[in-house]
Amino acid sequence: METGIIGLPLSGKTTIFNALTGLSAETSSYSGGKKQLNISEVTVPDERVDKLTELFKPKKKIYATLLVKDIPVAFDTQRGILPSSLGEIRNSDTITIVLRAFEDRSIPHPLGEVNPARDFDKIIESLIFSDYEVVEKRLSRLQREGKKNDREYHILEKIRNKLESGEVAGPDFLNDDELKVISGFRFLTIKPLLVVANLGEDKIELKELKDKTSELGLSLFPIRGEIEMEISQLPPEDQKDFLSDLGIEEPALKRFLREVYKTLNLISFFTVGEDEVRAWSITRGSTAQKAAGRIHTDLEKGFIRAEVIRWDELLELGGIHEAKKAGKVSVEGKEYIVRDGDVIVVRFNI
Ligand SMILES: Nc1nc2c(ncn2[C@@H]2O[C@H](COP(=O)(O)OP(=O)(O)O)[C@@H](O)[C@H]2O)c(=O)[nH]1
Ligand SMILES: [Mg+2]
Repeated sequence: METGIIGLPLSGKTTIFNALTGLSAETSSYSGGKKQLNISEVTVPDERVDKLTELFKPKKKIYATLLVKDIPVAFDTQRGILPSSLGEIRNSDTITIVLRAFEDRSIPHPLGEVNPARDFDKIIESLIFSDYEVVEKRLSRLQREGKKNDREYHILEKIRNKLESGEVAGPDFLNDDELKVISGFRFLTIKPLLVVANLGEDKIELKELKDKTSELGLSLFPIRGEIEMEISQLPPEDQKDFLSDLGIEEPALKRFLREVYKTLNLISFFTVGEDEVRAWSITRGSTAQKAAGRIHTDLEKGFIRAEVIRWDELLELGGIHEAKKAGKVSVEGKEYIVRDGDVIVVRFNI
C-alpha cells in the first residue's frame, strides 16, 4: 500500500509527511528550497495483532504497512504541477493532495493569496493534464496502427472524454475488466484521492473547498500541520495531552490511516502461527483466493481451501486446534469473500 503526497510548493507537504511519520525531514520556507523525495513506511497500529500475538507468542509480529512518499513537485504558475514531476506517484495506490489552509505572511504563496479551493482546482487540472498527454499519445498510436476497434481504444476514448470535460474519472469510472486493460498506464485521475487541508492557528474559510470535494465524493481531511508535526516528534506518552489541549483525539497518523482504509475500501485479515502473526490489508469484497495471493503467489495458484475463523473467537477459544474442536473453523472455497477480522489458514498444493 502506498500513498504519494502532492501539492503546491510551500503548502506544507513535507510538514504533513513529518506529522504522519514522526520523522523530521527538512521543510523549507522559501520556494526553490530543499527538494528531495522523502519516503517512509509506517505501520498500521492494530490491537487485534497485539492480542493474537499474546496468544501465539510468535517469533515475529507484523503489522500492515503504508508507504508514504513526499514528492518534490516542479510547479509553474501558468502550467501548474509539471507532468514530469508526477511520474513518481504513478505507482501509488492513492494520491494525497495537501492544500495550504494556513495564513503566514512570512511564507509566500506561489499564487499570491491563500485560497485552498483555487489550489485544489489547480492540482486537479495538473492531474488531468498529465493523464491527457498519456491518453492522447496512446490513442494516436493505436490509430496509426489501425487499432481503432480495439477494446483498449474504446476505453481510452472514454477516459479522454471524461478528462476533456475537466473532471477526474475516479476509481469507480471503469469496471474491473476495463481497469485491467489499461492498468499499464497507471492513470493518476482514476486513483482514489485524499484531500488534506493543512490548517494553521487562524480559522480560514473552507466552505468553497468543501463544496468542491464533496461534489467529487471526496472527504476533506484536516491536519494542523505544523503543530501536529511537532507533537508527532514527542514521546508517545506525551502526545495525548498535547493533542487533547488542541481538541484532537488521536495522532494524525491514526486518523489518516482510517481515512486511507476508507478511501481505498480496505479491510484486514490475519495469518497466525509460531513464526509470525501478521495483518494483511485487502480490498473489501476480495475472495479467499485473492487473499491467498496477497500472502504469496504460490498460495493463490495452488489454492485448495481456506480455513477461516473470526479473530475474537480464536482468541476466546485459545487456539486453532481448540477452535476446530468447537466447530468454529469454517472450510471455505476460493470464492469465499473475506471479512474484516478473519484469521485465515490457506491450504494449497504446488
Ligand atoms: N504557520 C504555519 N506554517 C506552516 C504550517 N505548515 C507548514 N508551514 C510552513 O510552511 C513552509 C513550507 O512547508 P513545507 O512542509 O516545507 O512545504 P512543502 O514545500 O509543501 O513541502 C515551512 O516553513 C513550514 O514550516 C502551518 O500549519 N502553519
Ligand atoms: Mg517539501
